[in-house]
Amino acid sequence: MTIQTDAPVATIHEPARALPLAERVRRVRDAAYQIRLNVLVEGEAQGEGYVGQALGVADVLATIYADQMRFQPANTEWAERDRFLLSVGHYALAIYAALAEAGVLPHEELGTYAADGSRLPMSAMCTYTPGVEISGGSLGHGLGLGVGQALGLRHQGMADQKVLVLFGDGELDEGSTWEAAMSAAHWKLGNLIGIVDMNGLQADGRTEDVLSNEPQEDRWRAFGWHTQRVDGNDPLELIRAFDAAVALAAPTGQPHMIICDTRLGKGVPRLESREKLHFMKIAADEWDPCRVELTASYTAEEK
Ligand SMILES: Cc1ncc(C[n+]2csc(CCOP(=O)(O)OP(=O)(O)O)c2C)c(N)n1
Ligand SMILES: [Mg+2]
Repeated sequence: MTIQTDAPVATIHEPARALPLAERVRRVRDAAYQIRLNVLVEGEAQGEGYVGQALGVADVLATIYADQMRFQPANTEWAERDRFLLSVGHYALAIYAALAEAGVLPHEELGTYAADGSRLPMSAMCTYTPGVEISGGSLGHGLGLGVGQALGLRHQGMADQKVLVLFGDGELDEGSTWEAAMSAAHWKLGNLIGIVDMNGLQADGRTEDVLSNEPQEDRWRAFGWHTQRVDGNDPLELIRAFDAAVALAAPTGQPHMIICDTRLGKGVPRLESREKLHFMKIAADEWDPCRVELTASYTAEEK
């Protein structure tokens, strides 16, 4: 029996793979610029935060939401959606910025970031925010949760749905990530795509000084993953890498790792070169100049 409802048919955001490549790149660039503007709105509301990471990962999130994922902005529980799992919960302002750009969250809400009573807490949690799939933040859990979801979808006959998991380069210090890596290859989870944000920094300093994790490609390959490494601030490289991962999903049954080299603060030169990038304080009179610099970088790239 078909159940009739009066609910409007929710719009489905489809992957953009059928569009010409140049148009896809332009869409991702535009989305990344909007995401960065959103990040500055959130950052200004608090005067501080993980702004550098959010600006650095904006091109990755723009590629995921504007170009790659299948989802319904108005129905984040839709069973047939692709899943994006944010393991680095402290990147919250990045995912809220992307969800606003994707039409899931209203832009007006961004100014409530980290305020009491807000749906947008400082660390991203699935119990507060539509579109946030997991409560990350306690680092080292995202890939394991992704393995479980990818396996669960396959058991339900929905192996076409992708599970994407974003984690940090410092997060690779967590042994649980490597347990998850091993099990993903064992279970042949071709529907799982991992993304490492290689921004070179973690809470206690530069990743290579705290606990070096190179050579990244060799490690993931040794764990049985199809592995690519790209400039994570280059939309064209990102689109090609995700397309390749999706194209190979069924044939090989290998999980996919996309290692993304990114620049903290990307797009706002004064923040790219700032010390203490992990958790930044930005003075009240700096936010407008940040926006001016961001728009100048974006405009210069367009030429
Ligand atoms: C299990 C766990 N240990 C420690 C922390 C504290 N912590 C928050 S962010 C962070 C840095 C992690 O490095 P990375 O993944 O590279 O993130 P980035 O510094 O680039 O923001 C740490 C250690 C945490 N959130 N969870
Ligand atoms: Mg890092």
